[in-house]
Amino acid sequence: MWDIDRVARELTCRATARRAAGRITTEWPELDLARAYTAQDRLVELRVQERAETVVGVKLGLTSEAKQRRMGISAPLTAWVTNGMRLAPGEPLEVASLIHPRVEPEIVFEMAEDLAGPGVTRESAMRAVASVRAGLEVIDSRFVDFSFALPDVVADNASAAAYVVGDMVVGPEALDLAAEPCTLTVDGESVAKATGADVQGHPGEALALAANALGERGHRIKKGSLVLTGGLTDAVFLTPGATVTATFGHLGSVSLSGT
Ligand code: OOG
Ligand code: MG
Repeated sequence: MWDIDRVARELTCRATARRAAGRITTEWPELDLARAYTAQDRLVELRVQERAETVVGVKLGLTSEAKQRRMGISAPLTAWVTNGMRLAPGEPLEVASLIHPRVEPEIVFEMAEDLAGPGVTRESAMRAVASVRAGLEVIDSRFVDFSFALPDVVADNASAAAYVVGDMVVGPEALDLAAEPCTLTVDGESVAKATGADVQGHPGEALALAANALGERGHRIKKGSLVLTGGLTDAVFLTPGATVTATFGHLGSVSLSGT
């Protein structure tokens, strides 16, 4: 028999064993979005208790129109990031320590103020942002071939595995985030291009959506926390020896190498 706690433990086990498996929603169709978010909170609580990690921020997933169309949804999802997921700039990632890691470029906010809905707009959200940085997120679905229904990926903490944030720190008013260009390269070869507008029209829109959705569930985005606003492009697989780099127009660049 499935229940929310078993979902959280099953996904935790898969991550620890580095083994993907099938969708939970096929075995337990009662896993709806509300239960999936409760399972996500439980999964992160287990991580905090068992690995002594702390929650340091929030991530959005499926912010691009392309990903939303593929999943048949119209709003992004939210998940949690912990200090244990953070890689230092230049720190390589051992590919075999994960299941099938993929890397995507993201615009990362650091919060100057607490933020929670209802009623958060892009403008009020951006006023709560202290600084903006380039980031790379590593996603590693605990489902075979990254094949999941929405409640599966929500329960799986939106495939969160690791992230790295660039050194350059920019004030939010210093640049036009919708127009901010980004090129993703693998070993110096361009594989995708995007702008900040590919994240929900504007990364501040993604932040507002997250604050409102989290507010509805009784959570808030805390002052000092990070917000990974969502992949600007599709994610690329990380392979041993390869270096993935995101180069932005005004936010500098950030790289991650697989070993
Ligand atoms: C879900 C995670 C998506 C993003 O930025 O869109 C995500 C997945 O694609 O596995 O982190
Ligand atoms: Mg992401």
